[in-house]
Amino acid sequence: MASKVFDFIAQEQERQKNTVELIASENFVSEDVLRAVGSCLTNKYSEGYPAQRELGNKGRYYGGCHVVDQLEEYCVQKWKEVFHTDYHVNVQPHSGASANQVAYTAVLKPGDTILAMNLNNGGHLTHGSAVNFSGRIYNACFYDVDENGCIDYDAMERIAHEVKPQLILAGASAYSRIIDFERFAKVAKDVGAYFMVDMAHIAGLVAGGEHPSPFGLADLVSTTTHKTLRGPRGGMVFCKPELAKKLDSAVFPGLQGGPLQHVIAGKAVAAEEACTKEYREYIHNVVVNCKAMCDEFLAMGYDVVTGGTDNHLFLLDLTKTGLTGKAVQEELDRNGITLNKNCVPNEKRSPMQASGVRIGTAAMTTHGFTAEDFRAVAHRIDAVIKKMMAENQ
Ligand code: DSN
Repeated sequence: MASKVFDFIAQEQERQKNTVELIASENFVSEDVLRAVGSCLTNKYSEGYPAQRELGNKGRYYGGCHVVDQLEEYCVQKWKEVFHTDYHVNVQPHSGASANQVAYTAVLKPGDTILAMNLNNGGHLTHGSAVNFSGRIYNACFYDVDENGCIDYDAMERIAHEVKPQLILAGASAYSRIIDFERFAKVAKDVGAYFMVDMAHIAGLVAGGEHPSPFGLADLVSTTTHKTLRGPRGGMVFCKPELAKKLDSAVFPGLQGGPLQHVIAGKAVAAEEACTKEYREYIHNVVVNCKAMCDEFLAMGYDVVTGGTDNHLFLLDLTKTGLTGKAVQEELDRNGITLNKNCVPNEKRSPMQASGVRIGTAAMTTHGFTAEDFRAVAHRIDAVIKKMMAENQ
């Protein structure tokens, strides 16, 4: 008897085929990534690390690992190639949240102070939110954005000198501008903090040369593999070579058990793809398309947080429409367009309602959308919003 699960998969495949996907953190992987993740590698236990690693790792805790050892080494080498870096990389973290937990665990102790971007204005739950492990284990302090929605670097520097954090974190999940890693690195050096970058959203842009690289500046770089990098769902952490042992111990035995070798295989395929000329062109188009769509909204009179975008996403501030982000998200869902509600700077509503929506171009650029297509989608969204406003009157 065929499992009912395949009905769900078929339905989801249909949904993905028939919607315009604008969630900034999503993408569509290649057939090869799908094949790797759906492979027999899911059957294999491989706690530990390949024995031949430069760190003197003693190897795995199971027999039969000679193939996955080669696979994991290959994955590691390919990601170093993608980012042109000699940093150490651990490809075992199961997700972005795990990657951040691993990075903190490697260099911090409970109660240490971290300084990160405020969740309300673009940061991430794992950057010290009170409801997340990061805010419960560490003393989290936050920097914020200025009146234009851009990171307030002067305030960040001032707060860093006041709170003297053990770690300063740069990176965001809803921020549309280039992040000045050099400025962060300098402040971290001045106050004696580790400098960490969570590049989950922009990793593909870093790989493709569309955003300055954190390598050479940050002590630790965490990322997911499924957003702009267009790999399987998962995480990775890079670090300066001198932190390698601490990082690997934080992953295993510190926080995880058996690595997901089928996902590591998918990560390796994604790394191969990210090294190609086609991928660089793709990432360039993601940024070009995002600017084109954002400019179209601006031309129609919409408020865009920070007044524009430098990367793969932007935030529409819907305050003056009187509509909530939630209502717009749900109505767009009914119209075949998928995105997510998002808080805007100085948000007055709860995050479950929110006054904005976040729009990203990574997924539909994979499906071949051009700047012209994205402009047309902007007009479709505008028509939905105008209809909602008219009905509200
Ligand atoms: N959920 C991701 C995003 O949408 O940005 C971050 O974890």
